[in-house]
Amino acid sequence: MDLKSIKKKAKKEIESAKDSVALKHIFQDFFGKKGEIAVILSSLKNLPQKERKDKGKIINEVKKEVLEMIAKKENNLKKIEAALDAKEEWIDISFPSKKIPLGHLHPLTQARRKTEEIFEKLGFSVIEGPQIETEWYNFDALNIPKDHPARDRWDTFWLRESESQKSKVKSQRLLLRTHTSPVQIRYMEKNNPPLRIIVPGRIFRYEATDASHEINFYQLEGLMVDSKVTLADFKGVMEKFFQMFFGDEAKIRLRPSYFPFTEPSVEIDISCRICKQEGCSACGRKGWVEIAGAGMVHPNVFKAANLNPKNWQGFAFGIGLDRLAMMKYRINDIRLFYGGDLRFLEQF
Ligand code: FA5
Repeated sequence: MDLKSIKKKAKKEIESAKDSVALKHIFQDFFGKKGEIAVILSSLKNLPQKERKDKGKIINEVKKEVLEMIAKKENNLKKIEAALDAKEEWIDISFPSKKIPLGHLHPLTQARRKTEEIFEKLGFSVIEGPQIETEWYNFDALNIPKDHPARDRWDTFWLRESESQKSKVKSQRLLLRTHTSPVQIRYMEKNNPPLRIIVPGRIFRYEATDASHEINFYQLEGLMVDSKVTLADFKGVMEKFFQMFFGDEAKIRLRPSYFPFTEPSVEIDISCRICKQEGCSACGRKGWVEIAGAGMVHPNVFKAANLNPKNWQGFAFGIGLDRLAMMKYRINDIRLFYGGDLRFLEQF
């Protein structure tokens, strides 16, 4: 083997030596009695003087470099071995590792996903809308003009506007949406019927909290529009949904109600699964929990979305997702969802 190859081989072996014993063997392989470098060195004596001098110089340089590599590696190995000898650096690779606790979805997210899954099976698409809304979409377009007493029903967080932002058009004032219904208009402006959508989302109301009321909660809007859709279709879809969501345990009832954007309007109550209708704080001791508002889309809503009410009929509903989750998991206080208490959250 020529000197260049010997040097290359020595470098490779020295670098991969795992401990000082292995390194000693490598030293022997090159410098021991029959070591590769030692043999070449001893063969020098048989050469003529001039050649001996030239070759000797080259071999001695290689010898020096290899010895330096060995010394350097020896130093490194000593440090590692000393650290491993010291107890705190000892790594027992067979020791079972620490388990990293896995989180899981919030019960409200679980309920929302289950709801979406069911409505998707019934042919509805899932749509989103903005949480900061204009007065037009949240109220006017939904047939609730300014000064209409129905506005009081939705206590509103208005957003403060700077002087430059103050809109000349009053209905462009900004607010935190008080329901998911504005997305009905936003969607119908851009999409022609027939349509079937649901709109899950966060909403805000400036009101006092109790076991069934929060200032920040979630709704699930639904809208179905076609040339011939009736309240009977609505009842059928609702019954199917609640049956798929709860199994057969939950009873629902429809009560006449009033919303400016539906005519006729109804409210859906669900039998309280927490107290089994005996009366508790979650149902206000009534045995029934109001879960949704609904009705047939008002002609003025179609007009606001630039659709001709003579051509289209539809139903709309707004389910309180928190209340739905409360009934599903038998939670008696809505505020638990937002407390972040792990003793509560870990139960789901
Ligand atoms: C509405 O918000 C209407 N936009 C619903 C609607 C949609 C009617 C489409 C007709 C057509 P309401 O304010 O009743 O209606 O709220 C709907 C549901 O949200 C209630 O039935 C209830 O389940 C839930 N909800 C209302 N207020 C709160 C609150 N403060 N905390 C938790 N859930 C609430």
